[in-house]
Amino acid sequence: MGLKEPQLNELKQIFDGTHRPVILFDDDADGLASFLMIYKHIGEGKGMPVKNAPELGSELAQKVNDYSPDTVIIADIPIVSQEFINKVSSKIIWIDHHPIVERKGVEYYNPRVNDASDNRPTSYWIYKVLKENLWIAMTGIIGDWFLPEQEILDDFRTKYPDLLSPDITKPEVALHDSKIGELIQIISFNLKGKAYDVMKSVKVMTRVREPSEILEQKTAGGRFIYKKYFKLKEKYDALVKQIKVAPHDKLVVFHYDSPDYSFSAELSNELIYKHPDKVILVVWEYNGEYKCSLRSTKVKLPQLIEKALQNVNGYGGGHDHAAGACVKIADFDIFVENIRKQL
Ligand SMILES: [Mn+2]
Repeated sequence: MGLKEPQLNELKQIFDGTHRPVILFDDDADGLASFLMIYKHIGEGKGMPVKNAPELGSELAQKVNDYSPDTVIIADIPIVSQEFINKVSSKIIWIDHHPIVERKGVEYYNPRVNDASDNRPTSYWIYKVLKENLWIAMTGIIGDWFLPEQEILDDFRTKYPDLLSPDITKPEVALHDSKIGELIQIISFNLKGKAYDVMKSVKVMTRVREPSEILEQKTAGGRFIYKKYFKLKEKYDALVKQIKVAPHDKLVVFHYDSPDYSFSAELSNELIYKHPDKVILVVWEYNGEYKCSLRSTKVKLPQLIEKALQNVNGYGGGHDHAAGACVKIADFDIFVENIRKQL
């Protein structure tokens, strides 16, 4: 059931009555799609992608206040500190679908409040509110491994018959074997790299009206987005070629080196799609730590990670079948051993 009709109406009124928002969003396809739909509806405001941070800290509050927004909209960000909320001068709306967080001084919209098992993506709910820019909504929804209800799918296929064939019924197939999947990868790759470059891509994305502008490079903006993707795609494909999977090993560990760009989410998603019977662990070195991206289809990852971290310097968590961990380099071998013991 998720967000109820009155809540969707409330959100519509908030979006209609907002003229100068700051929109903070997670730097993935779901976060960006949420931002784009809200921004395009309001036609004004400032978007701030939140990079590599599961938690929105207080240092951002000053930056937000400097813009003097009438409303601060937080989209698809799992954790916001109470300190941040206290320091922001304007009204805060927080729309998310991660595990529920209790905070004061914020209007919180999370489908899990009404139904613990409903974690449909943020962009899905924003589409339900605004019913505009369906193609953008679909990049966010499928990017988070969901497919919406038939009515929305039918709408999408009627408008964009080339992007998603009717025989695709699973989100992971849509993500890895369709034109909409390619578009999601293009968008995700544009969210990688230096903050300045990411902001440039985000700005260009606010002016793209149709997916063909990007997929067929029909406009200057579309070409810009595609070009950045193409450059990174070469690096990504070279990494994919290095992956070795041992047939009898239940765990696939892939340790890759890419100082400027993290491809962990894409690599681990692709690996679990190709090897659904295994547990995937993709590792990237960042700031003197190993950042781990885990995927599985059966094993519940939060429990697996918690146990594996018991005598290890690190932290982690996430969804049942898509999660992450951060481990000190010196403890990494123990961490892997602890995972193996449980499989
Ligand atoms: Mn999300």
